Amino acid sequence: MTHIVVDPVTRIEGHLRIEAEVDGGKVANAWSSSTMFRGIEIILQGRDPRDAWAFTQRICGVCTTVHAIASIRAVEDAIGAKPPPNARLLRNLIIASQCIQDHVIHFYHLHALDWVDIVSALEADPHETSALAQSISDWPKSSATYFKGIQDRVKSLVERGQLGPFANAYWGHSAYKLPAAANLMAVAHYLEALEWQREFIKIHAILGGKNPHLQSFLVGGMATPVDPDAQASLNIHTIAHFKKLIAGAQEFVSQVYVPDLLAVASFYKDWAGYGAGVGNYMVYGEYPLDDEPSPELYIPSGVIRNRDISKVEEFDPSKITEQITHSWYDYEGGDGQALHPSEGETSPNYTGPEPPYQRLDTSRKYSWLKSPRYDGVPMEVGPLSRMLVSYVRGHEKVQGLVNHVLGTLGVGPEALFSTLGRVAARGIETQVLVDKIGDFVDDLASNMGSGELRIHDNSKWEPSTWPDDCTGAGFHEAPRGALGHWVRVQDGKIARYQCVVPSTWNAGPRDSGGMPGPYEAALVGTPVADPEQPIEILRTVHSFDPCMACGVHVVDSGGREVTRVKVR
Ligand code: NFE
Ligand code: MG
Repeated sequence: MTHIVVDPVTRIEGHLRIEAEVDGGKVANAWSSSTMFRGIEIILQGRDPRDAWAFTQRICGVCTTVHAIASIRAVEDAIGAKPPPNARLLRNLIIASQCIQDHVIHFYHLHALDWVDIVSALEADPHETSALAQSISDWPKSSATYFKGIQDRVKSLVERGQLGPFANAYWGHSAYKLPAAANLMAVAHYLEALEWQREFIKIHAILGGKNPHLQSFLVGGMATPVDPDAQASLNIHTIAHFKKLIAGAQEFVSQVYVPDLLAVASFYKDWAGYGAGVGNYMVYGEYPLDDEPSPELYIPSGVIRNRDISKVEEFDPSKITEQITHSWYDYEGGDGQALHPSEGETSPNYTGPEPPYQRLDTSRKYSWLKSPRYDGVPMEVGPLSRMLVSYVRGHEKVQGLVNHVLGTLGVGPEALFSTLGRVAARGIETQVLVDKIGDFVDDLASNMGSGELRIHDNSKWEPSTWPDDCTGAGFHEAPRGALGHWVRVQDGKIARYQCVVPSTWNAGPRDSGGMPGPYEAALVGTPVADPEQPIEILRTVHSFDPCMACGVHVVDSGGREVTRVKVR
């Protein structure tokens, strides 16, 4: 039995430590620990709820806007504010554009190097790469000269020792399976994706005044004026600019991202057999298509249990609780409780070893993440959950794309319950969203045309219009999954605030019954060829797209030693 510690896990946001026991070349047991505390929920107490979105948005620099959305929805739910249709459309545009950019960045910049060997790319024949690229896509940047140029650029970085993000990895590892030509193609697209995402996210800069951390949210609507005839507003020129950026995104996703995903996946089909995890999938739903109290959602909500895709349960927010048996917190009524987030508590109490430590005592508390549970059981959240629930609910677009991907790879739906399935679902979702986001722009343009220019419901702005004591919940599908904020407002101030975040669902520790969280469960059975270079562990963990900044929403002020991979 070899005990592996990966700390910090890199190419993620925040501080994640994985400890794993490897036996007979496979992970036998794993523990996920977040080693960072922040404290946003505590900071919010006593503040004006109309300001909460600006604080919570700072939880994360990756999912840059999602905590603002969840927060304004929670506060609007509490005080009864009803944003007008344009606010819904502007928010849908913000949410979808952030998700598209985030997924592309994850695939190329956070995850690809687990599958793509840069060193091998240096040995590729650019003519072979060109032939490969042209066989899978119409993307114009595909000549041998182009790929030779990329190869020369990367070679010169290597020769000058300026490897940057490519400096530390397990290059040459036996688990890398792509031919050299495919590795070079992926490296070229890694660089192209960097440029592309910078351009595409201008949608955010336009809608939010800046990116990241948009400044245009407002409880009751948006602070982004909409007027076809005014220069300082979102106007017909903005609509035209958005349409151009969206057309570019459709090209990039359908001609680069999705073909790359299929090409890479075809060499790693064995990863459809690893990394399944807990087998329960939960979705809150997103993209309201109307302004009813329970609007139709483009990506529907639902719960799937035990990998049974013959049915979907309705999502019931009262079934959510958080446990702290293995988390560095106290609950006033005892640590064995499972508290609904509306009654949630954030009382940090670190009882772990003094850093730097060799090993966590996982029989006790071992993470800054709580253990969220739905109806008492762990749930995976994120693109895979969303695509499964949409698939089973008969979402035509999702069904078409899922069937296309499964058919191209020659695998059945059971392949989705895996590390590879998670990666594929993210690409499928990106295609679904780039094909949908234009509708939000069209609807906005049509409102402008008909003179529907409202962006804000003023009637609930003054605290005197609020109940003395009220509670609300805000639900959102962030790129990494289901996100909820719960707020209680008393006498115009925040009395309680709780965020239960996608990476907390996925990366949380064991619960009171010893049941592992989704990362912990997914790692069991993952092969590890060389415990000193546990690239396979990274593959499965990265497939969830971890974000510990979100997961703990709380910063370690101590000067802890930052260690790399330790093997013992
Ligand atoms: Ni910081 Fe986040 C997303 C949220 S993650 S990245 O997506 O909420 O858990
Ligand atoms: Mg929380």
